[in-house]
Amino acid sequence: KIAPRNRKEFSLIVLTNENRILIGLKHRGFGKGMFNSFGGKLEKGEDPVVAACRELHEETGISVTVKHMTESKIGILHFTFEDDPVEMCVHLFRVNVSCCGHATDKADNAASEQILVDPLTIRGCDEITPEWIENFYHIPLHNMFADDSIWLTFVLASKKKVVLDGWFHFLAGGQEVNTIHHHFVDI
Ligand code: 6OG
Repeated sequence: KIAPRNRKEFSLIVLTNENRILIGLKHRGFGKGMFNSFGGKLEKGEDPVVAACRELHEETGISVTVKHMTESKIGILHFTFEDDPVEMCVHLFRVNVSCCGHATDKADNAASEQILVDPLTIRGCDEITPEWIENFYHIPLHNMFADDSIWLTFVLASKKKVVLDGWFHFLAGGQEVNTIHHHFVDI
Protein backbone atom coordinates (compact mmCIF):
# COMPACT_ATOMS: atom_id res chain seq x y z
CA LYS A 1 0.00 0.00 0.00
CA ILE A 2 1.53 3.31 -1.03
CA ALA A 3 0.53 6.39 0.94
CA PRO A 4 -0.33 9.43 -1.16
CA ARG A 5 2.50 11.98 -1.24
CA ASN A 6 0.40 14.58 0.55
CA ARG A 7 -0.37 12.35 3.52
CA LYS A 8 1.87 11.64 6.50
CA GLU A 9 1.24 8.72 8.86
CA PHE A 10 1.80 8.71 12.62
CA SER A 11 1.09 6.56 15.64
CA LEU A 12 -0.21 7.97 18.92
CA ILE A 13 -0.53 6.07 22.19
CA VAL A 14 -2.83 7.06 25.05
CA LEU A 15 -1.26 5.54 28.15
CA THR A 16 -3.28 5.09 31.33
CA ASN A 17 -2.95 3.43 34.71
CA GLU A 18 -6.48 3.12 36.10
CA ASN A 19 -7.64 6.74 36.53
CA ARG A 20 -4.27 8.27 35.77
CA ILE A 21 -2.92 9.23 32.38
CA LEU A 22 0.72 9.66 31.37
CA ILE A 23 1.17 12.56 28.97
CA GLY A 24 4.28 14.29 27.71
CA LEU A 25 5.42 17.88 27.49
CA LYS A 26 6.98 18.37 24.05
CA HIS A 27 10.28 20.27 23.93
CA ARG A 28 10.61 20.44 20.15
CA GLY A 29 8.93 19.60 16.87
CA PHE A 30 5.24 19.82 16.12
CA GLY A 31 3.28 20.80 19.25
CA LYS A 32 6.34 22.20 21.08
CA GLY A 33 5.43 23.58 24.53
CA MET A 34 2.20 21.56 24.61
CA PHE A 35 1.23 18.27 26.20
CA ASN A 36 0.33 15.30 24.04
CA SER A 37 0.16 11.56 24.22
CA PHE A 38 3.22 9.68 22.98
CA GLY A 39 4.02 8.88 19.38
CA GLY A 40 5.52 10.04 16.18
CA LYS A 41 5.94 9.63 12.48
CA LEU A 42 6.12 6.20 10.89
CA GLU A 43 9.49 5.38 9.39
CA LYS A 44 9.53 4.43 5.72
CA GLY A 45 7.58 1.17 5.27
CA GLU A 46 7.04 0.78 9.03
CA ASP A 47 3.89 -0.83 10.38
CA PRO A 48 1.82 1.52 12.60
CA VAL A 49 1.83 -1.02 15.46
CA VAL A 50 5.61 -1.40 15.32
CA ALA A 51 5.98 2.39 15.21
CA ALA A 52 3.73 2.68 18.28
CA CYS A 53 5.91 0.21 20.24
CA ARG A 54 9.09 2.00 19.13
CA GLU A 55 7.86 5.52 19.90
CA LEU A 56 6.38 4.59 23.27
CA HIS A 57 9.67 3.01 24.28
CA GLU A 58 11.75 5.93 22.98
CA GLU A 59 9.64 8.53 24.75
CA THR A 60 8.83 6.78 28.06
CA GLY A 61 11.01 3.68 28.42
CA ILE A 62 7.84 1.54 28.53
CA SER A 63 7.97 -1.69 26.51
CA VAL A 64 4.79 -3.14 25.02
CA THR A 65 4.78 -6.24 22.82
CA VAL A 66 3.58 -6.06 19.23
CA LYS A 67 0.77 -8.48 20.14
CA HIS A 68 -0.42 -6.26 22.96
CA MET A 69 -0.13 -3.10 20.88
CA THR A 70 -2.12 -4.76 18.08
CA GLU A 71 -4.93 -5.41 20.57
CA SER A 72 -4.70 -1.81 21.79
CA LYS A 73 -5.58 -0.17 18.47
CA ILE A 74 -8.68 1.97 18.88
CA GLY A 75 -8.95 3.93 15.67
CA ILE A 76 -7.69 6.58 13.32
CA LEU A 77 -7.62 10.36 13.54
CA HIS A 78 -7.28 12.45 10.39
CA PHE A 79 -6.08 16.03 10.54
CA THR A 80 -6.23 18.55 7.72
CA PHE A 81 -5.02 22.13 7.91
CA GLU A 82 -6.21 25.35 6.33
CA ASP A 83 -2.61 26.49 5.88
CA ASP A 84 -0.94 23.19 4.93
CA PRO A 85 -1.90 20.77 2.13
CA VAL A 86 -0.43 17.78 3.96
CA GLU A 87 -3.00 15.55 5.66
CA MET A 88 -2.02 13.72 8.85
CA CYS A 89 -3.28 10.22 9.45
CA VAL A 90 -2.77 9.18 13.07
CA HIS A 91 -3.16 5.54 14.14
CA LEU A 92 -4.47 5.61 17.68
CA PHE A 93 -3.77 3.14 20.51
CA ARG A 94 -4.91 2.96 24.09
CA VAL A 95 -2.66 1.08 26.50
CA ASN A 96 -3.60 0.60 30.15
CA VAL A 97 -0.69 -0.47 32.34
CA SER A 98 -0.42 -1.76 35.88
CA CYS A 99 2.24 -0.20 38.04
CA CYS A 100 4.39 -2.16 40.43
CA GLY A 101 7.88 -2.14 41.83
CA HIS A 102 8.20 -5.76 42.91
CA ALA A 103 9.75 -8.56 40.94
CA THR A 104 7.35 -11.05 42.51
CA ASP A 105 4.35 -9.08 41.26
CA LYS A 106 5.88 -9.23 37.82
CA ALA A 107 6.03 -13.01 37.97
CA ASP A 108 2.45 -13.25 39.25
CA ASN A 109 1.11 -11.00 36.60
CA ALA A 110 3.02 -12.41 33.67
CA ALA A 111 0.32 -15.02 33.20
CA SER A 112 -2.46 -12.48 32.96
CA GLU A 113 -2.49 -10.13 30.01
CA GLN A 114 -1.48 -7.06 32.03
CA ILE A 115 1.37 -4.79 31.09
CA LEU A 116 3.39 -4.29 34.22
CA VAL A 117 5.44 -1.16 34.55
CA ASP A 118 7.79 -0.15 37.32
CA PRO A 119 7.02 3.60 37.67
CA LEU A 120 10.65 4.25 38.58
CA THR A 121 11.77 3.11 35.13
CA ILE A 122 9.62 5.66 33.30
CA ARG A 123 11.83 8.29 31.74
CA GLY A 124 11.59 10.86 28.99
CA CYS A 125 13.96 11.79 26.22
CA ASP A 126 15.30 15.07 24.84
CA GLU A 127 12.06 15.53 22.89
CA ILE A 128 9.45 14.94 25.59
CA THR A 129 9.07 14.79 29.39
CA PRO A 130 6.40 12.38 30.69
CA GLU A 131 4.14 13.40 33.56
CA TRP A 132 1.39 11.53 35.38
CA ILE A 133 -1.92 13.36 35.61
CA GLU A 134 -3.54 11.88 38.70
CA ASN A 135 -7.13 12.34 37.62
CA PHE A 136 -8.73 12.51 34.17
CA TYR A 137 -10.46 15.77 35.19
CA HIS A 138 -7.07 17.43 35.61
CA ILE A 139 -5.79 16.88 32.08
CA PRO A 140 -4.42 20.22 30.78
CA LEU A 141 -6.69 20.30 27.71
CA HIS A 142 -6.07 24.05 27.35
CA ASN A 143 -2.43 23.22 26.59
CA MET A 144 -3.05 20.33 24.20
CA PHE A 145 -4.15 20.13 20.58
CA ALA A 146 -7.79 21.25 20.32
CA ASP A 147 -8.98 17.88 18.98
CA ASP A 148 -8.06 16.17 22.27
CA SER A 149 -10.99 17.87 24.01
CA ILE A 150 -13.25 15.98 21.64
CA TRP A 151 -11.83 12.48 21.35
CA LEU A 152 -9.55 12.02 24.40
CA THR A 153 -12.30 12.82 26.87
CA PHE A 154 -14.58 10.38 25.06
CA VAL A 155 -11.95 7.62 25.17
CA LEU A 156 -11.26 8.11 28.87
CA ALA A 157 -14.93 8.33 29.84
CA SER A 158 -15.82 5.09 28.06
CA LYS A 159 -16.13 2.04 30.23
CA LYS A 160 -15.98 -0.28 27.24
CA LYS A 161 -13.53 -0.49 24.38
CA VAL A 162 -14.06 2.30 21.86
CA VAL A 163 -13.55 2.63 18.15
CA LEU A 164 -12.78 6.07 16.77
CA ASP A 165 -12.83 7.51 13.30
CA GLY A 166 -12.23 11.23 13.63
CA TRP A 167 -11.71 13.91 11.03
CA PHE A 168 -10.61 17.34 12.21
CA HIS A 169 -9.80 20.45 10.21
CA PHE A 170 -7.53 23.05 11.82
CA LEU A 171 -7.92 26.70 10.92
CA ALA A 172 -4.77 28.72 10.24
CA GLY A 173 -2.78 29.17 13.45
CA GLY A 174 -3.81 25.77 14.73
CA GLN A 175 -5.81 26.87 17.77
CA GLU A 176 -9.28 26.33 16.37
CA VAL A 177 -10.50 23.00 15.17
CA ASN A 178 -13.59 22.18 13.17
CA THR A 179 -14.86 18.65 13.46
CA ILE A 180 -15.62 17.62 9.91
CA HIS A 181 -16.93 14.28 10.98
CA HIS A 182 -16.49 11.86 13.78
CA HIS A 183 -17.77 8.47 14.53
CA PHE A 184 -16.97 7.19 18.00
CA VAL A 185 -18.55 4.01 19.31
CA ASP A 186 -18.35 1.88 22.43
CA ILE A 187 -18.14 -1.79 21.57
P1 6OG B 1 6.42 14.03 15.98
O1 6OG B 1 6.22 15.27 15.16
O2 6OG B 1 6.85 14.31 17.37
O3 6OG B 1 4.97 13.40 16.14
N1 6OG B 1 -0.20 14.61 16.47
C1 6OG B 1 -1.31 15.05 17.06
N2 6OG B 1 -1.90 14.64 18.17
C2 6OG B 1 -3.03 15.27 18.52
N3 6OG B 1 -3.63 14.85 19.65
N4 6OG B 1 -3.58 16.27 17.81
C3 6OG B 1 -3.01 16.70 16.69
O4 6OG B 1 -3.62 17.71 16.06
C4 6OG B 1 -1.83 16.08 16.26
N5 6OG B 1 -0.99 16.23 15.22
C5 6OG B 1 -0.01 15.34 15.37
C6 6OG B 1 1.10 12.59 15.94
C7 6OG B 1 3.88 14.15 16.54
C8 6OG B 1 2.91 13.28 17.30
O5 6OG B 1 1.77 14.09 17.59
C9 6OG B 1 0.63 13.53 16.99
C10 6OG B 1 2.38 12.09 16.51
O6 6OG B 1 2.11 11.03 17.42
C11 6OG B 1 -3.13 18.34 14.96
O7 6OG B 1 7.22 12.97 15.31
